[in-house]
Amino acid sequence: MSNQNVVSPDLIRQRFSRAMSDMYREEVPLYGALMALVAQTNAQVLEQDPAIARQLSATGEIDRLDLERHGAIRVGSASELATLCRLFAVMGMEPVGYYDLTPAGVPVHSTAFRAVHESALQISPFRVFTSLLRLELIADPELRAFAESVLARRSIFTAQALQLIDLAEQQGGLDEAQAQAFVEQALETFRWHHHATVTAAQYQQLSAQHRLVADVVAFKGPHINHLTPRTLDIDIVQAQMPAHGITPKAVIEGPPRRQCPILLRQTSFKALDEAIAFTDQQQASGSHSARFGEIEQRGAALTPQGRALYDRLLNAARDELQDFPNEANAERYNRLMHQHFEAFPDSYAALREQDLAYFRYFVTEQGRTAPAQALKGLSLDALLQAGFLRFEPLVYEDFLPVSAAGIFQSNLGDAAQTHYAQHSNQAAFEQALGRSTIDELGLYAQTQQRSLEECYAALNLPARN
Ligand code: OOG
Ligand code: NI
Repeated sequence: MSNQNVVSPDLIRQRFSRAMSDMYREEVPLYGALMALVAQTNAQVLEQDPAIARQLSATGEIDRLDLERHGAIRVGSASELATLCRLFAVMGMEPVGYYDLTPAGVPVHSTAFRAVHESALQISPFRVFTSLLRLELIADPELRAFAESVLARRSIFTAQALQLIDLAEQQGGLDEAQAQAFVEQALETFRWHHHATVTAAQYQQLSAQHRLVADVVAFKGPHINHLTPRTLDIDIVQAQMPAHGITPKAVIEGPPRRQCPILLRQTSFKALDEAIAFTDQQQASGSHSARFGEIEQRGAALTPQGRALYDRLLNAARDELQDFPNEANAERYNRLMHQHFEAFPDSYAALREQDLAYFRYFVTEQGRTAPAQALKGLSLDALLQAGFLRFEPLVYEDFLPVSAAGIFQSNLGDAAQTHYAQHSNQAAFEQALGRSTIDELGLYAQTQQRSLEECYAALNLPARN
């Protein structure tokens, strides 16, 4: 196939993300209500806070804001994960990061499929948090064997989706008609099914082991379990949710509210129980709560030092709370988080000077028109000080393991903590995936470096590190 006919993977991802959103809105009407609330809040923030509006325009993020969302799925076997990896690759999405959820009593490990280059992220930042069930953590060998046999019998991809993945790999892409068919076929994998693949008694057994085990094993495929829009002010949305008939979880995960948002703040709400039919029933007389809603606010990506500081302060606050955050201690938790995070600088200038966050650099009008003589030999700091360059934070594009655990738990309705003897096993995850995961910090460092190089080139200065 000639290159001209190939549809850019970024555009396939953009279309797929839209198709997924349309499907989910139809399946879960509350998602539509949440989208409306977020859109309204974002418009309000942009109107009331010209600084934020300016920043989002300068970085181009304003154009991707309404497109922006992440979803989450859970799969049951190595071969399902490996094929998903190939499916997402057709849309330019690669596995970024490794998340171990076992410390929080959730028997999965995960990655996030997403675009990796800033220009691709700009076209569609769609991400899918993808978890692999760790069957080896099921204690009962009989139940484990049963779960394995059920999973071995199912095929979560349509025959045509598999053909199109092969074709994309052979041809190096898909043409327009193929891309369209691919979006339709790929969507099928993530659809909700009212029919379970096990009997009511088998479902109960799986669920008694862990609700998540039932959610993965008892269904035809990895239904999308939430789609999350990005809000510019999560506290406003959290406060307004009850008035819209939505009950949020007790606390917002992630860092506390700040002047300069960092990383990721998230909150979720439980979706309703859904009627399902087990294989030994004619009608949908069983129920399962799988799908929920979530919103997120994204801030600056942190450097390894910044991340270490974040982890330290988060752990200190949680240690002092001496419990998992819940309804009863939510106020105290928020207070402790604010207290501990006073140690985290809260201006972009300080975050940059102390090398705590990643930034993108821009040449200013003044820089563009400056005589070569005025620029010569200036350090980065000097170029900034002279007003020839300016900077904006890079958006955090990933997830946070402690937050993800909180989201999982709030929606599994399972405060009981299971303690697994085994922990992180990135090597096993990557073997199942069929490739290694990408280190997210390296991606931010590269984007920052590229932006610096572009600035130096535009100013006719020699490249440097
Ligand atoms: C994934 C939960 C984690 C997030 O945004 O951190 C998550 C799941 O429930 O499958 O979605
Ligand atoms: Ni999520």
